[in-house]
Amino acid sequence: MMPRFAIHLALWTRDWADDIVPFARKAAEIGYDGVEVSLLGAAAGNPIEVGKAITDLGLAVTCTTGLSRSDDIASLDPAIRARGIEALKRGVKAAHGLGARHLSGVIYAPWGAFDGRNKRVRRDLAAEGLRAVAPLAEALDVRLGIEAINRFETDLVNTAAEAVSLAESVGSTHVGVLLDSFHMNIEEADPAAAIRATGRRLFHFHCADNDRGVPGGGKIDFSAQARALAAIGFDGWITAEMFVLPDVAVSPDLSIWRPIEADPDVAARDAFAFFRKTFA
Ligand code: LER
Ligand code: MN
Repeated sequence: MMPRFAIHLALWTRDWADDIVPFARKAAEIGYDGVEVSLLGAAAGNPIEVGKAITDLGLAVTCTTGLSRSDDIASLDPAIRARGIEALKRGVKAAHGLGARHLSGVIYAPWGAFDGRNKRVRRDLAAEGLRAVAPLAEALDVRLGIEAINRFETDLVNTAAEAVSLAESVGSTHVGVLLDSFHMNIEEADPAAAIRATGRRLFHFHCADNDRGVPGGGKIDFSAQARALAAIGFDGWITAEMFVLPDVAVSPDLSIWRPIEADPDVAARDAFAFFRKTFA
C-alpha cells in the first residue's frame, strides 16, 4: 500500500470555532485522500455530525490534539495528571466519533511548557498516563502518535529516538510515533536516518518545509525522506501541516508573525502536487 495524503485544516482556520467543512470541501476538490482535524477546534463538540459531513465528501479524517497545563499527564500533581488522562480519553472518543483511526500530536505534556530539571520523572509519568489511555485506544482502534517537536515547543520529546523510547515504554499496539519534517529539520542531524530508525513505530508523518510553508519550497531534502519512508514500508498518512497566516488563532502558538505563503488555497494545491511527485 502507498501512503495516503491529507491536509491539516488549520491551514485555513482563522478561529478555533470555525466551521471546517468548507475547508474540507477545498481539500476534496484538490484531490487529497483525507483531512486532519485538530480536536482543539469546534469539531470535537459535535464529532459525529462533522465526521459525517467530511466522509460524505469522500475524505478520511485524522486527528491531532494537545494537552493544557491543567490537563497534563506528565504533571507532578496527581490531580492534574488524572485530568490529563480523562482529557486524552475524551480525545480518543472524539476522534472515534469523527471516524478517525489516528490521533496524534503533543499528547504527552502541554505544548509550550518546560521543566527540564524534572524531565526524567515527567517522561515516566507521561508513559504511565499513556498506558492508562491505551486500552481505550485499542478498543476503539484509534492509533496514538507521539509527536516529536522542537525544543522551543517542548522539553519532553524533541527527537525520533525520544518518541520511540516513550512509545516503547507504553508498550501498546496502538501507541507509536508522529514525525514532522519541520521539527526534524531543527532537531535531527539526519532526518532520513531518524525515519529509518523509527521503522514500524512510525504511525503518521507531518510535512512542511523549514519555514512551515509548502513542502518543496524551502531547503528540506524531501527526496531523502521519501526514500526512507519507502524503505520502512510506510503506508500511513502523510499530512501537509502548513501554518502560513499571521493574526489567526493558531499563529501565536506557532510563532507565525508574517505571511509565509500568500494564499492558502495555492499552498494546498502546490503541496498536493509536491506529494504526488515526491511520495507517490
Ligand atoms: C506543532 O509545532 C506541530 O507540529 C503540531 O503538529 C503539534 O500538534
Ligand atoms: Mn506537526
